[in-house]
Amino acid sequence: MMEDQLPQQRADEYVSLGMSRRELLRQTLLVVVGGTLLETAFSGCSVANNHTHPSSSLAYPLVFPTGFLWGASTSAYQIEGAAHADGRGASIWDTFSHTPGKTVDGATGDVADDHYHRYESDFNLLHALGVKSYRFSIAWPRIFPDGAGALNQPGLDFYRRLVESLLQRGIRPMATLFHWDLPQALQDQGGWENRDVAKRFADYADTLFQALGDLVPAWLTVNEPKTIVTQGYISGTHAPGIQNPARAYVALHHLLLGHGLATQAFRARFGRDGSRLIGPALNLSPVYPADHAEGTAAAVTLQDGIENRLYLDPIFKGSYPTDVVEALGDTWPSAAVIQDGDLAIIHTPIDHLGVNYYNPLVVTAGPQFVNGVYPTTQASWEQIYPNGLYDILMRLTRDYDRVNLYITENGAPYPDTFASQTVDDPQRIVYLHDHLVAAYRAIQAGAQLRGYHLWSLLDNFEWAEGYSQRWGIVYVDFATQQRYPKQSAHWYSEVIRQHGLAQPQG
Ligand code: GCO
Repeated sequence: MMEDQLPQQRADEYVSLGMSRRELLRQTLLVVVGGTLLETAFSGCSVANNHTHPSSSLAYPLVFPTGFLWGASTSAYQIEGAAHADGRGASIWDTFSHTPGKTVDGATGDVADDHYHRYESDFNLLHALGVKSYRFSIAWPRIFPDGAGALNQPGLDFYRRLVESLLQRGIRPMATLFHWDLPQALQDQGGWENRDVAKRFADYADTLFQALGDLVPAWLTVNEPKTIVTQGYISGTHAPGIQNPARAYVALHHLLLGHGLATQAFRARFGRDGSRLIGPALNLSPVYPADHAEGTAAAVTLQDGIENRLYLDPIFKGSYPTDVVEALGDTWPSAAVIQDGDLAIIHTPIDHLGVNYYNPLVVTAGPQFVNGVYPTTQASWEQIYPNGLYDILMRLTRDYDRVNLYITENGAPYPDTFASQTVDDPQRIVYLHDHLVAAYRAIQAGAQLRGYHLWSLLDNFEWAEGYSQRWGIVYVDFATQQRYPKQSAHWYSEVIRQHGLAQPQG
């Protein structure tokens, strides 16, 4: 269903940018016209959902392959708190969240889930649920408070204790090196717009490979570079809060360069014997046509380039997609930024790809995004279409190297209310069930999907949304820091015990 060919008719002169996620919240479409950011009205048109899948005849129980890893995902700034503990430096998210007006209710990650002090009991919970793989991120400013230079040993020691604590409970650690909390000191030097930051990232990464490589088998380099581009540098709704498309793509190139340099450092240290694995975590969205109008197919192809190929092609093929580069025109970085040899570095072979999946996109010839085709959640950029996960996994299997795939994020926020010591969250159970069915179908169809990490273990600091959206399978009372597994946690625990889905939900 995803359009892969180059468009017959180029959607020239303009290109819609990848506003796939939080931007849909604003029900507007931002279009770059000749490098100027314009805001056009949301189309609001209703379209027939004419791209449903043939209903598959699945016989329950759906038992997943031996070795399939059942996981849960978090990130440092969203849960750790302890913003000033043990020598941690400031990150761009400290700066951003402390800037008035940037987050709902002025929320910050200063305390968050206080996981920094509670990881042992959180891992007891993880263990009790039977979770086999835990994806977390390491806060760069805990390791290098100034981004580079002097190492902060207590920060490193914290992550060693954390990883040991997981291993003692039989849980496989999957460590993300960069989940958006860039040291503020590096932002002061230009952040990801500064080529040198890619090198500092590789140094930081190699410090961790050396310090934790004996314990951590699975690594992720950068998380969701697309969200950094769109939210961090175009809409400015995320740190560092910049609104400049041209600067966004410079940052993108250096993020990918940092990914490649870190992967090279990993290879230099560990080789490629399969005992330790590395790759990026990308948020990918299938793009579907809203209608059969002339020009829609071309808009779909271009938007697919902006959403997916712009991130996949340099890593898997060693090139940026020419249709996207052409469409971006002067907004695309010059040869002074994208230097000879960079793409070979970015193309360094990876071992696995982390896939974060939350939504498909539906576009018109305009191009405009059409919202409301699928049900949503409290995060109104999210569109619930589990078959989109199937489409993405099959597309990766078809068009890119047969790399091992992990779902590294998938989940939904609902207005969970605490009652009788638990939370009844039937919608989340249906959401998770339906996406696991899609994952199962993809495995049956040949996708090398090795594991599933739901987002998220705990209710947490949801970036600009602060604490207003609860994404966890475990409810957190932020006043007392008490944890209460929701019904979805009990349900997931049973899925893990059965190694699959016993029966349909919903
Ligand atoms: C992201 C991040 C997570 C979010 C989650 C829900 O994908 O934005 O990786 O940190 O919290 O996706 O929005």
